[in-house]
Amino acid sequence: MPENVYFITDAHLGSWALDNNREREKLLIDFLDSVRDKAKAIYMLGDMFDFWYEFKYVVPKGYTRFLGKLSELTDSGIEIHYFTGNHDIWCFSYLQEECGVILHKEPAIIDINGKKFYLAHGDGMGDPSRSFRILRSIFKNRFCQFCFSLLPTRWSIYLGMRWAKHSMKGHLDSGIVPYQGESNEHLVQYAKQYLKNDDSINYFIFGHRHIELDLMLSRESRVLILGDWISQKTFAEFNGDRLVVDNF
Ligand SMILES: [Mn+2]
Repeated sequence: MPENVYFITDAHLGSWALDNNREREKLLIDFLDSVRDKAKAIYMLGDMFDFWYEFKYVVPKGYTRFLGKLSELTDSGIEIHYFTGNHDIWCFSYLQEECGVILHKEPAIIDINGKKFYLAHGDGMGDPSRSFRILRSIFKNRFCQFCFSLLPTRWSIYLGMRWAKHSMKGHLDSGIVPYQGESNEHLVQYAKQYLKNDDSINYFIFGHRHIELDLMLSRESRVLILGDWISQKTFAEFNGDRLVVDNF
């Protein structure tokens, strides 16, 4: 029986700011193939697509290898958990119905082999910034989503892809913000604060920041930020006993 559990994040497939989308998609497929015989479950922690929006009868072009692989793996009995990030908030039911993934729109606490995992994309968590909250509430608003979905898809998808490109270009031009240190890194702050009320979490695992961090918060609690699948190809493997971070 395959017993391992894998964690990956932030592939930003299809980004208009990157010119190696097909290669990255293929490498991601190679990774999924390389773990398929060992994996009981795979957790994707958000922003696997640079922009995803589902309409009632239409989904964006592309990603066929990735979508096919998700379907193949779930058909073979591997659990795939898909967390929405801030670039794919608008996953509704397609990935569940068509590809068999388990969709998470909120952080989740999951027990794996007696260890407690706190899993989330991580955007906005521990971050007091108001502008971010306002933007997020607009993105999540059902009425705004309804209005957006009334646009012709050649406009709505174009606007979404342009917005995502702008955000990615910002990262590329100025470089990813480096690790801010234990007292300034929002996700570390969030985990520490969380532990004050509930110290039973063994592993916090986040994406979103595109940096790799692996930090012990106490003897029993560890926080990981999982890099990305753009340049780092980061994954974590939990074999039921130990959690190891590596690059594919
Ligand atoms: Mn993100």
